[in-house]
Amino acid sequence: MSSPPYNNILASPGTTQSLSIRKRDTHRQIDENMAATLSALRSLMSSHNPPLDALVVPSEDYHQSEYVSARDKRREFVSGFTGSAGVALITMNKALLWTDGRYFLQATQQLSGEWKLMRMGEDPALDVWLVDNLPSDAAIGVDPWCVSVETAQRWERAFAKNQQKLVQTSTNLVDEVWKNRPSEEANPVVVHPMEYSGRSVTDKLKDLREKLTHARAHGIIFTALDEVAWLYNIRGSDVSYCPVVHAFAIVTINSAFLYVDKRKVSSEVNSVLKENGIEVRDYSAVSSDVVLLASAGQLDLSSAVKGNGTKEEENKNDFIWVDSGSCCYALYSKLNSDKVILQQSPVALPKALKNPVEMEGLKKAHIRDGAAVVQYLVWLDKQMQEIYGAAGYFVEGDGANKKKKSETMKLTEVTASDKLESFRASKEHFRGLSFPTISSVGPNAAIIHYSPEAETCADFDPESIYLFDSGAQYLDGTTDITRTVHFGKPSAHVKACYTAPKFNSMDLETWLLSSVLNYFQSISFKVLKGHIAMDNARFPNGTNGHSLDILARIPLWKDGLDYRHGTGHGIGSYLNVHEGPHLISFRPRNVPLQASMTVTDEPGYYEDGSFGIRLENVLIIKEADTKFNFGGKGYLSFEHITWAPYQTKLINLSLLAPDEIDWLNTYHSKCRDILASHLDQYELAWLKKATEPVSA
Ligand SMILES: [Mn+2]
Repeated sequence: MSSPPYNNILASPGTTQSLSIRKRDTHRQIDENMAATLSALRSLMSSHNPPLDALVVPSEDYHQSEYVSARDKRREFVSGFTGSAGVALITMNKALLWTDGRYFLQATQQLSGEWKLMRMGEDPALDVWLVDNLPSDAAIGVDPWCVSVETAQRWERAFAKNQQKLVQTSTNLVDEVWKNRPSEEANPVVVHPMEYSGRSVTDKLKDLREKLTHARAHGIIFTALDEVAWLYNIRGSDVSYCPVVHAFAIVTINSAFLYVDKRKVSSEVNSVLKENGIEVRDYSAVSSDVVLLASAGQLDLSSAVKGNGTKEEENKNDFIWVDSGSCCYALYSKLNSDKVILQQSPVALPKALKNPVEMEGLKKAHIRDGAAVVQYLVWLDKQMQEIYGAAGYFVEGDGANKKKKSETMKLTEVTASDKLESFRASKEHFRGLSFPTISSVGPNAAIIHYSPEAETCADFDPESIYLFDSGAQYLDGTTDITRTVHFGKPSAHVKACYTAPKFNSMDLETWLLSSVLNYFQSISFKVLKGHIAMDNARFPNGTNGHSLDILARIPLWKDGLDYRHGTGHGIGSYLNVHEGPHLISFRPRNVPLQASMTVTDEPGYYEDGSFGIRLENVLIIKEADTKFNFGGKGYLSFEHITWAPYQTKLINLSLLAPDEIDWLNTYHSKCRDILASHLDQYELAWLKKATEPVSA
């Protein structure tokens, strides 16, 4: 799934509740409900102490999560916009929603008349807008639990320019007006065993405490759910698509705490935690414990869980480590800011560097996942021919024995993605999807994070492109793959989707004379070319993803084309599908890529209202065996661990360079060998055909 175009949020796809709701209701109903919600909020803003001129409603929960549980979808509740990223702003007479390029189209469709879409990167940013549009002395409220230290401080600095103030609201105002807010989840905490985690909690804590001591820190607050899960080797199911538990953690030189709804912790799990020196405390106790932590030495384990650190050590070091990108402003505000180290979390990097057990697990999970994807393609190919009389996956052109579209049977974006899920669900260690499947036909493929709904989604169409971006959570690894396919020959109606302005440097007539398939081929060849260029990259240690991003864009840039998302993100080990701290993006992030990190390779190209193309593999970074070693830095390269064919019919092979053809043939031949034992005879025969060597 595509990573975001900007730095802070490793954002992601739309959520499950959505377009359908808006379309089933009348616009009037929507506008009335929306008006009532906004009016209730404005009245709370007026009666707040101090009264608020504006209220910011971020997308994030108390843990700054990218994916949040149903009861934490406050921004979605107030705005009606279901995308995963964005921030809402309500003033006394305006309602504005900022989101990024992946969601412009979706937000336009979902926002009611009360709301105005603000395009990140094009319109003024939220803080700039507030400074320019609200008077001096304006009070701008936000729930300090739902905003990171970094963001809150950035806003404070911006607001100060106009003597405006960021006000921490005493309660969450949205929660107060949200009748029928979903109730708290109570899913069990499970231990993630060594056989999959590859590293003990004791070892991870020892490492962490060395870093704390080195930084002269007495303790650290963890608020990011995947960091808590990774550090304590626990998993849960509190948030869809992410196997995490709603919890905070505090680790000091000689103690470790897990703040969680105690009902979620069985006595067996509690004993395992205790053995590791972790004391379980109530979720809400984190507030008062942070206050104790701030007065060095006062936060201590109960006698039942004593560790073996020494008081002496603790007293020398009186700083508290906080990751400003993930820690909420509420907890930070309880600390003495002179005694805080604001720095990237010390577990972000160790979590990103996969150990040998995790690496092995990821590779195995991707093989099972690849087999599921091939089974899906085989099934889809058959369905498209049987139901729609399509030419099929292999044949370029109209169906030879074209029959009428079946009156009784049809295939939709949702029924198809359900089938894909069922193939995955049949695989060993399957635990669920890693994000909502993006299953998109024709113009929907241009909505980068499109999430189809059963009632409103599109039917398949043999004349349209089909893009699917999907992944799963397996006990031994998380997957994320995108392929784009076509089962027929694009026809005149697709042609009509294109208009002259898009081809400012192309001779329109020449283009119209050529077939649309040729056009698809010429675009997807560029996407594939960029995808291969990234896969083949070799680079010295110390290189960050920003420097490599251009490799995937060069073929598109050459013709004045581009895509509005990052090229790659890290991927968790049975954790979040988007994982930092590194990123391959056109926006700078100075985190060098290192051996044993994972990263995706996913360039694309999208034409609003017409189609979208994206290809995505997961890569592992490894040491490269280069001929020379300039500067003695050591060189790195990528190893792809995703296995599923590329549809060669969609690629203009004559435009690929000989080494790119070789790459494709080598990849396909490995694909066949690796997946063979996971497929039945029919599926394997199909895969053999799909992976036959090609030439220019
Ligand atoms: Mn991805």
